[in-house]
Amino acid sequence: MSEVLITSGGTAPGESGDSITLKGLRIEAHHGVLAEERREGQPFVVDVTLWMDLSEAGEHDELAATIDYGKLATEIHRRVSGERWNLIEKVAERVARLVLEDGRVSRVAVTVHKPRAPIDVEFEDVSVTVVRSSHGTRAAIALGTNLGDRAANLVNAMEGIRLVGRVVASSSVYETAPQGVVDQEHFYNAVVLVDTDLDPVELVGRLLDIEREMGRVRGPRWGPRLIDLDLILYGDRTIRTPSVEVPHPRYRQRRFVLEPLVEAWPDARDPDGTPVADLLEAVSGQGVAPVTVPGWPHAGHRSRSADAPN
Ligand code: PH2
Ligand code: MG
Ligand code: MG
Repeated sequence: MSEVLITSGGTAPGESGDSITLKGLRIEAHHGVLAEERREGQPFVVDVTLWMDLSEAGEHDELAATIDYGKLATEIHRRVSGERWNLIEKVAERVARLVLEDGRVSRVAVTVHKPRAPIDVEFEDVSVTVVRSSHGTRAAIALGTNLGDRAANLVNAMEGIRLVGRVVASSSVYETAPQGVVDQEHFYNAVVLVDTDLDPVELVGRLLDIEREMGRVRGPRWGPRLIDLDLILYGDRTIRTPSVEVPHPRYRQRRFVLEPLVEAWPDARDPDGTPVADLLEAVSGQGVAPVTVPGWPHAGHRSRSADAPN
């Protein structure tokens, strides 16, 4: 098992210390209790600070790894100018929710100023500030690939996974002997932990979308696949529906899942209380070997918040 590295700073459980601030966003709108305010409109000024892990963006210099503040500003402008609410509290709340819709954001502070509010005495500004967090549920996602460029497939899948939750840890990549149908190429397998605000059905749907967008064409069961993204654990929940089965029904027998899972999340437990480390002890005879994959976060990436209780 490779060494576990601390990579990004943290301030509180589930939250990165990194932030983006957008200040003084001016929006003409019609919020207010008075009929005249509704009719005439007036300027509102919005300040937003959002907290998210910016280390990937800092490392790779790619817009996709962060939030485009220009796009965010436009979305906030559209939302705030397109509605009529009574209170600036409501405006702030809706902006906070809009920002948290991006699963990578762990926390947001929104201030809404109303500098021309109808107040009978002289004043400079009036504003409200709301702070909202998203804690989410810790989920373990297993990645597998044995078709095409296996390394590139994992790196591409990680790009998609970053949009479904906050990545708190990832295992090394392992080359593994095929299980089930043994007459096929060796796999690359890994496990990524996310804190997600999606419910399990949405999460599985998004994982299938990523598979499809990457060009997966479904072949025979347990046969070769370009990319397979399986939800292994979702908090401590057990769910058995036609579209979602967590814990994954076969993960307890699969070293290609358990080895990276234990590396990324050493304290994980099955919902029945069994430590996954014990499950790993019980499997044997399945070849797995760590490999180096350029562009993969790096062996045993962990953000400090990875140790937050679920
Ligand atoms: N996935 C399977 C079946 N067999 N074997 C390995 N080594 N790795 C996999 O990801 C894998 C498998 C079905 O999803
Ligand atoms: Mg699978
Ligand atoms: Mg699958």
